[in-house]
Amino acid sequence: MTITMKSEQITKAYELAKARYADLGIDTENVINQLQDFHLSMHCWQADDVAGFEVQAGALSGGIQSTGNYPGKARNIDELRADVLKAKSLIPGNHRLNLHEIYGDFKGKVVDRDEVDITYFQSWIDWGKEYNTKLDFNSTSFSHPKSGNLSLSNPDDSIRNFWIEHTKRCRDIANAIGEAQGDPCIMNLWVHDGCKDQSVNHFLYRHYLKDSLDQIFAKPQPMMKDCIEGKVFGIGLESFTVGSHDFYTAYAAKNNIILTIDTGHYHPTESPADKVSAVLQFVPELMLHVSRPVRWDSDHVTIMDDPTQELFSEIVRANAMDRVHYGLDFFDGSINRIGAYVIGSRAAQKCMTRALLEPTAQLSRYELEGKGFQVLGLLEEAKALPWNAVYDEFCQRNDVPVGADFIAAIEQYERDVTSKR
Ligand code: RNT
Ligand code: ZN
Repeated sequence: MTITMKSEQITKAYELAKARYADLGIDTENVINQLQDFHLSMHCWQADDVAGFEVQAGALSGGIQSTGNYPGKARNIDELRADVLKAKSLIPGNHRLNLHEIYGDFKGKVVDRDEVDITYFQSWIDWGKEYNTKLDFNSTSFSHPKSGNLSLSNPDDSIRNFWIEHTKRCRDIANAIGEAQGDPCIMNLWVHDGCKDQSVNHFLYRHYLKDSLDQIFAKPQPMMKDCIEGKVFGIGLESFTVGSHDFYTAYAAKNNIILTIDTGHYHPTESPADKVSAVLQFVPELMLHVSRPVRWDSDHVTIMDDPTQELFSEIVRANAMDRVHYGLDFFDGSINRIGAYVIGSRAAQKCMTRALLEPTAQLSRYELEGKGFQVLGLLEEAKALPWNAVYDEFCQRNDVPVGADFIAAIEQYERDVTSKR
């Protein structure tokens, strides 16, 4: 089959889908425009299993783990940038890059976390400009001799102050990035603080965490936005988490700060999607860390599964697309890492495509009229509407591989580049 034929088939399928959706009152051209304006924040840490570029880097700690050692991971900043650009070339639309502090351009220098400043991110700013990629940011509490079990909640003043200083500096960096790119840089704050076993000083640790956050957020930073991320537990810190969901939800609501929802951070039967309409009544915006927990917070590659679909559908139904930042957060070291980026990013986009193509207005009318069977019936039918033809057309218009064609492109890059590392 020639490429032209294929492209004609895609267009034909799209035209049929367009007519089918028009019958339901849905304008697919409008949806494609919305998809074009839907920017993921791709996490830099899938490319190298959360290692980063600190000269003094130690093992990954802080209750998170990347398993597998598939060959070809990025070993330095140039390789990581090349891999990210390769992944971006296979994902339709334009997307942001989410940096962790440990991914600074340290140029062979030992720079401790309480010494970091914008100079180590200037080359990232330049790279972002060159490749039309906006940057987001994260402070890094893990993989450091002072990480221990407690960072911002540590009763030891010297350790706590070290991390407060680090996080303040990260906000300065994020603000400078935001200024340079003319668009606010979103900075996520997640710390691993917790206890492995039974412990009693919970009020004390949370008091310290609150106090640290108050100090950190005291400085106005107009070109960055703060978000805070809780979780249930980390590996080795299974019994108690200082930054629990209650803690951060309350803090975010009280202080008008963005709340981060990481889809891997909840109890197995708890629905992250259900939080959208609840917390958006009280917090200004949401940051997502779209991930996939398998039995635990395993950070498997995002796929089009029910929880992810439900999450995007809830955002669209709440008409809250502009109040959400769409970060990804998975790190699988057992498969081709560029493939992981592409699968996860495209899965998130496909979920958004389906969400935007839902006949929500009709569903809402049925529901308000008490027509329960009709709601269920239309929701069932909507699952099999030709949303994929719209996504294929979106890919085609963006000049990226349609359907499974990205597999061959990644295999080629593996042959040419990553297998030689
Ligand atoms: C950990 C959090 C956090 C990290 C990244 C690397 O459970 O999800 O967001 O994954 O900061
Ligand atoms: Zn996360």
